[in-house]
Amino acid sequence: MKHADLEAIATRLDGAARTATATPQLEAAISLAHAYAIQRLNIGGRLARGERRIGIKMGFTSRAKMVQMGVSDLIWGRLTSDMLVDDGASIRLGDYVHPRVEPEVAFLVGRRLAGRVGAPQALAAIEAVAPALEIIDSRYENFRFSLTDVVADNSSSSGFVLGPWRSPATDLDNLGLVMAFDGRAEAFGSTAAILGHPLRSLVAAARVVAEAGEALEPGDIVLAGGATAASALRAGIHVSLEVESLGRCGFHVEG
Ligand code: OOG
Ligand code: MG
Repeated sequence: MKHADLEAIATRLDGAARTATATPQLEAAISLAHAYAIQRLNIGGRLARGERRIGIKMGFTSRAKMVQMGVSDLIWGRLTSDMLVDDGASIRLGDYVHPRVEPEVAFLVGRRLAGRVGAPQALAAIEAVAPALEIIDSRYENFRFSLTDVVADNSSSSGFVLGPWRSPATDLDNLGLVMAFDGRAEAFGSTAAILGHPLRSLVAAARVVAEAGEALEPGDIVLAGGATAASALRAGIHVSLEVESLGRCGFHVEG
């Protein structure tokens, strides 16, 4: 594929996100390397407009997510400053194409981490952990895509909310979690759904960024991936997440 073709797809996906209008799936099958190249160009456009790269998100780290989307390989995307939604704030449904929300766990990186690392090394690099809600929004029509389509679309990254940061000593093994809409349970599960333990997602994150010639830097946020299937957002609801031992976070959805 020519650079201009990659650039054209990146611009189309960025435009779809900016105007909150769905775009058809990519016409031709592309390689995974090209999909990540498009993602990087797509993010490059956002950085050129003044956004900052603030971390990464991991995707398809739970069976529930893989089954829901029919995709079975781990993916990742880049998070920028404009994606961060304050805990308790409101988002506007009209700013998105067809947003969904999923319960996650976030890591705050304290020490540079990249390449093949073990769980103890990953744990030692964490400064804090927090409950998180990821707002995903595919720019593709009907929220349908192939693995390479979604990677090119920055792995559906769109927004995220973080709860209070907790000590990295908090044991993340098998913590119960409940995501609620207007106080009623919408999805529940366990942090163990994330690759058996969320720390494994951080280990994988260190590996995949290194493959792209990047690293997890101090101050970076890493979203470990949805622990349950994602739920569609509706106007007027309040979304909350409570993770055992970690705490809660939430946001409102306006029409
Ligand atoms: C792709 C993003 C996957 C996760 O946590 O698994 C993801 C999608 O489902 O649209 O964010
Ligand atoms: Mg996610």
